[in-house]
Amino acid sequence: MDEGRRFNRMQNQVLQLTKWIQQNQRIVFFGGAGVSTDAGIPDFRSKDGIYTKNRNKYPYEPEEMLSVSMLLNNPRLHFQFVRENMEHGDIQPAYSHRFLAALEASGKDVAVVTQNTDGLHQAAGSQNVWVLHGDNRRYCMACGKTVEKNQAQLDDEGIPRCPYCQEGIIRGNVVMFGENLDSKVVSGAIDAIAKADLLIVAGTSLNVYPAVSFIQYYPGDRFVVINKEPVVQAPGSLFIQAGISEVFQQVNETLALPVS
Ligand code: CNA
Repeated sequence: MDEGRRFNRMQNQVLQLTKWIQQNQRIVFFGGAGVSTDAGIPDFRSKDGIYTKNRNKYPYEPEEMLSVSMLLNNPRLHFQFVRENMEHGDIQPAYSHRFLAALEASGKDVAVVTQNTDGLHQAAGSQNVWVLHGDNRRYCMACGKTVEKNQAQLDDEGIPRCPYCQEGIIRGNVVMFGENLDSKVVSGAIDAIAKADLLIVAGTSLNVYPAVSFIQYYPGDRFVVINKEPVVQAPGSLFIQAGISEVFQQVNETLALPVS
């Protein structure tokens, strides 16, 4: 398809999304790592993603490096991977996080269901956020105390240790591969999706289960997927192949919300 036709198609799709946002009250935004790439946090599976860049670079595949069994059985290697790939400086919400917060503040009943752990939706001001995979709190696996990032002490092997009990390993409050999701969060997220008038799925390759399966609870036919790369698990949706912030910026040319 040539550039002109591609542009026209996207204009029409954005127009449709804008109308649906205007016409519907209960809106669920289901997002993934692609929502935060504009904020400077790499995703996992796109070409610059953490998985893609680290294939064959460590003794184990990236998925295994981030698993709970690696944390428990080989913490040195696990934390080496985390240090080398997943520590980001000062990160601020991107336009898409701020747009969703502004949409909620405008009086729409917006629920954000996110696979992300970076806290950027809350930082942007969204009130109704279901975090499926945990958050950026860190705690001691031995004594359970919350530990700030700068308080953790690295031992000789580069493993962060608790400053309170001096012994336990500090881990993120994230759901790792091999761990279960919080059942209250799961039911809250499913309930929001089941009641939604409009479902927007964005910035996710739709690969991580059970999170992806929750989309099936959406009963309606106003289902929009925004992603830079094609995704296969979302039949029946209006698929907009583009950047999320770019799409929301275009939507907001009509809505004119005060996005701070
Ligand atoms: P993924 O599998 O890496 O997929 C991300 C998708 O987003 C890809 O298909 C990209 O094409 C697409 N994408 C990237 N940037 C944009 C953009 N600006 N606009 C539109 N689309 C874009 O990540 P998933 O979220 O599907 O996988 C779920 C994992 C990733 C969860 O367990 C998360 O915890 C985990 N994760 C979270 C973060 C974070 O908290 N920011 C970062 C990296 C990974």
